[in-house]
Amino acid sequence: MASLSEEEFTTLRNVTMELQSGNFSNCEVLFNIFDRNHNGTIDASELRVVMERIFDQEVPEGKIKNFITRVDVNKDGFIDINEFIESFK
Ligand SMILES: [Ca+2]
Ligand SMILES: [Ca+2]
Repeated sequence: MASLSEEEFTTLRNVTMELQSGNFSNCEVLFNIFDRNHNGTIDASELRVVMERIFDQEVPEGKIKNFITRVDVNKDGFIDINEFIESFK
């Protein structure tokens, strides 16, 4: 799985800051960075790639599973755009 480009990482940081200040207009842009293979959902391996880029270290499997479990409202094991947006609210 390809890691994030510098450009994607910059976008990710900027949009995350926007979300934290309550501006959700670029949520879809952020989702598309997480969704590495652009199939409309974020799976555990995609989440791992992005989280390891953010934290600049290996992220334990349990932490990734916990995050998905918390956000995955319909319990299909993947995070879709609606679940993703809700996770920031
Ligand atoms: Ca995907
Ligand atoms: Ca789901």
